Amino acid sequence: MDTTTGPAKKLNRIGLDVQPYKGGKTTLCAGCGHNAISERIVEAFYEMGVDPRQVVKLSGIGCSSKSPAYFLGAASGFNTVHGRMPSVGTGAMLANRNLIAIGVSGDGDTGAIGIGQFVHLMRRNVPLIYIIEDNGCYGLTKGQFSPTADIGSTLKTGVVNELPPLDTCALAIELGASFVARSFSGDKKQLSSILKASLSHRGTCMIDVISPCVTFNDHEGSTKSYAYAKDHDEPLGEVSFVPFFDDISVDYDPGTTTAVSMHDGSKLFLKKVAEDYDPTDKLEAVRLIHETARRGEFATGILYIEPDKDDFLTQLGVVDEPLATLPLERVRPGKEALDEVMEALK
Ligand SMILES: Cc1ncc(C[n+]2csc(CCOP(=O)(O)OP(=O)(O)O)c2C)c(N)n1
Ligand code: SF4
Ligand SMILES: [Mg+2]
Repeated sequence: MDTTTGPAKKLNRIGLDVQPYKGGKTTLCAGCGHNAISERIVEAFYEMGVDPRQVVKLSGIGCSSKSPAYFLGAASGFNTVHGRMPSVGTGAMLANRNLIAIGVSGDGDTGAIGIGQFVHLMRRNVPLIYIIEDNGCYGLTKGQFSPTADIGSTLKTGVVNELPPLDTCALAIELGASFVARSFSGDKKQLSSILKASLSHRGTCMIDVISPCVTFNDHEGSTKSYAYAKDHDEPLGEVSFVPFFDDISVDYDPGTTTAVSMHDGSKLFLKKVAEDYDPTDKLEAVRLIHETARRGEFATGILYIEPDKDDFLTQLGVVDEPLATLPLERVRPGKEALDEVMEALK
């Protein structure tokens, strides 16, 4: 028997095993929600057969923003300045439209210092998966309230948050993002399906994931703790995703299930449980977010989707070939073109 080879590694549809999808060993606290999200990202990209060398990982500053080091080791990465990931992501996608961009931010990185950049990324519908690992606090700087902390929630020391929260999903929908979802780091199945679906979407996918900070914000009085999230999560229904390469036909009842066709031919099935929810209706999505928040609950699942909206590159009419690969003579106007411009200005 040959003892030099171990058990055969399971290969995905592009012939890779899971290794290049993994990252370095985490340095985050044991039990931090952010670690579970990294695991789901590894799984989703591996199972969807995305080539990790085609991926660019982006982040800002925070515990959450450290997590790209813990997934997709074979991808390229850019850990930007605090709150500045959207502009670097926009530049990366403009330079090379063949990239798949995934950005990880925190509720502080996005909702506080980075809110201006967030607004314009959403407004432009830049093709990028934007994950907010939302723990309601600044974990890296020892747990101060962030802008997503609920009014009346408390710090471990008993200090009460007097300020109203901002809701990143309601904002993203209002601003123009074409795929907006909320999930919980502890809901493996739902988060996995949402991530897989986001890989088939063209445009901004804004995914807010409630991701408890076990060190600073997992106590009674917090509305971002594991216990609170488990008790107040209101899933909109089951999210099932059938990628284009799985030739499976699914029987579903159009009365209880919404089927959404993604641009690459994949199918998304949203089975409703409670109410007759239409994820393509913008006003209904915003109403649901506010209505659940008023009850102290949070709705999870795909809150809003607009599969055919033009992304930023289409809006700008960017050429099909990545700009970064074009020779200089095609990106720099020659003397004749400049003379023509000067002539027109006379
Ligand atoms: C320009 C600048 N201002 C402030 C800081 C300090 N700082 C580092 S991380 C952080 C907030 C992190 O919170 P969040 O984005 O929610 O990430 P978490 O650690 O909770 O995952 C702050 C204020 C900084 N690094 N740079
Ligand atoms: S401090 Fe909080 S957010 Fe940061 S790694 Fe630890 S548990 Fe996670
Ligand atoms: Mg945070």
